[in-house]
Amino acid sequence: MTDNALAAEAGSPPATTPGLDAPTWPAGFAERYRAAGHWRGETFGEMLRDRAATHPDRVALVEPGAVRRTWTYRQLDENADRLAAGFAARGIRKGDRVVLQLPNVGEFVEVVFALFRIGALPVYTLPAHRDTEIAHLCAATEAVAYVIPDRNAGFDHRELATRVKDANPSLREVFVAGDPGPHTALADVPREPDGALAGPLAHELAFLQLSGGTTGVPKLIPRTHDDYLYSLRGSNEICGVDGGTRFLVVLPAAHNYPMSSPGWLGVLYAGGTAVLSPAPDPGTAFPLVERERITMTGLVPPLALVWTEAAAKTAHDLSSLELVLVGGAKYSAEAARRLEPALGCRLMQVFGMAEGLVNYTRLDDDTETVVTTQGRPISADDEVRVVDDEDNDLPDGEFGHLLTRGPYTIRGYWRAPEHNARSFTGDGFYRTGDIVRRLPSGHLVVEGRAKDQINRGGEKIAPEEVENVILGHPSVHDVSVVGVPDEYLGERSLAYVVLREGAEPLRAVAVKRFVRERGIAAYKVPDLVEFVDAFPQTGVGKVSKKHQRSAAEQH
Ligand code: OOB
Repeated sequence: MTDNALAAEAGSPPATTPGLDAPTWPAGFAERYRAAGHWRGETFGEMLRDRAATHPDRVALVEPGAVRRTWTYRQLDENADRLAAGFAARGIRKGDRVVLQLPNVGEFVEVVFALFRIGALPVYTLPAHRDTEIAHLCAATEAVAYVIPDRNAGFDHRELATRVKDANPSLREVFVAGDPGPHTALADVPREPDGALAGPLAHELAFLQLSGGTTGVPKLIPRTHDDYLYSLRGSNEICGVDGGTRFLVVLPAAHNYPMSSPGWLGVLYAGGTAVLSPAPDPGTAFPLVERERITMTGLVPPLALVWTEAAAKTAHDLSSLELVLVGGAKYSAEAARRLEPALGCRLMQVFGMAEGLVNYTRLDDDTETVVTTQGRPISADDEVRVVDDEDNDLPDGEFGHLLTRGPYTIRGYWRAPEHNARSFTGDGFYRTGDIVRRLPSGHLVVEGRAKDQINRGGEKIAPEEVENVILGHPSVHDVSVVGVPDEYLGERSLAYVVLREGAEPLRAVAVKRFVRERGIAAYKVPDLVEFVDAFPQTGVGKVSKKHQRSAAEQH
């Protein structure tokens, strides 16, 4: 082991690469990951170029919909080049941040690869995000551009973009897929090819992903070309992704799970075909499975339940399905047992995180392991520790905090030194906030969570973010948001509210409406609101969320 690796293991501060704006792997680790062949010095731009050269006429991407659109590998590669030239002509440079908020449409993939070619960083946001999230992300990343659809799901993104642009001087351009309104149409970006782009290096950042978050504002996750491509290669091998794979992207393409586990990027890496579903419900997805001869997809547990039930009644031919992945939140063993017979395909559980570590059950695991565990890590070089509250390692079988470090797990969030000091150990292990138990086989069973986060059917909510919004209501004195068990979603959110003395009584719907009108993703609006006189306290006088959660369970 090199001096650097030893120093890191002894707990010295992690290395920081200038321009990366985040702690990175110490040199000793980087050398080890390169020597092991995990990091191969390849960028996403080069990857697509290579696939386009190898199988130019194969279909890479399908956007079904009223008018079915397809992109061959050659077309995707050429479009990425042209759009990169256009973006560069509009002043987008290597290292610039571009907030990307597109639904599952072909332009999503074109824009991502165009930015990869420049070395500009996509900042991935979900279609559900609204003013609160977008304004924060544009400001925090000093984004130079924002890419949106004209309208999606009944919402006009151009108006939101105008508001955000007016408030953010760094934001020079809004690009619109569709009718641009007062902004710039993506289709009007000049597209003369330009060979002069320097592009990024493989150890540099590829993009910023959003963390599920536990704090008032979401943290940004810096992923490099080297590390993310390794996670794709590992995922493809485990899931059996190859050139014949036809993957249906049913979850939002911007989320780490449908992007890389193995996701649409994994499929493009393997030379397969990614089909973008506009919605995840069986009514939309089953006809696509039939028509597009889909072989693989990834679902969150509530969706897997709906698919399992709908499969029994459907007239659609689902026989092309070979593998369905389920993850993002805990999948109950009872539900897991029903999936294979109902859908007539294999099940794989996946327990991952945008920060890095991804665990999969394996195709050769026995049924019991597949339905009762959340899998084991991709890589032999993923270091996994299960520890007690004092960071002492626990034996297999005992519940504890999951810590991890490895070739595709970040060493720190982007521009967040204080948060990093809490979320990472001195020697670079990420504190996942998950409570797990490890079996002798290395498989992990997720037992719960120590972090203050709500997992609403795979959608993560940081209670503090919602609390901050509710505190803005003039009648509210204090608020505490907790998760309560829900049969379908796993968890729902409940806001306990203390009103100001003398304030007019408020109804639950008024609180929900207030949150919605403040402009926040709809999934973060509390499902339940309860008014109380005071909060239970811990011994040191803090709000006892533990007490509130168990009180809520009595409902
Ligand atoms: C995925 O990524 P994130 O970043 O939205 O959320 C990560 C967190 C984990 O720390 C854990 O708390 C929870 O989501 N989680 C699960 C789970 N998969 C994720 N909890 C229980 N069982 C599971 N199977 O959610 C994500 C990223 C890549 C692949 C899959 C999921």
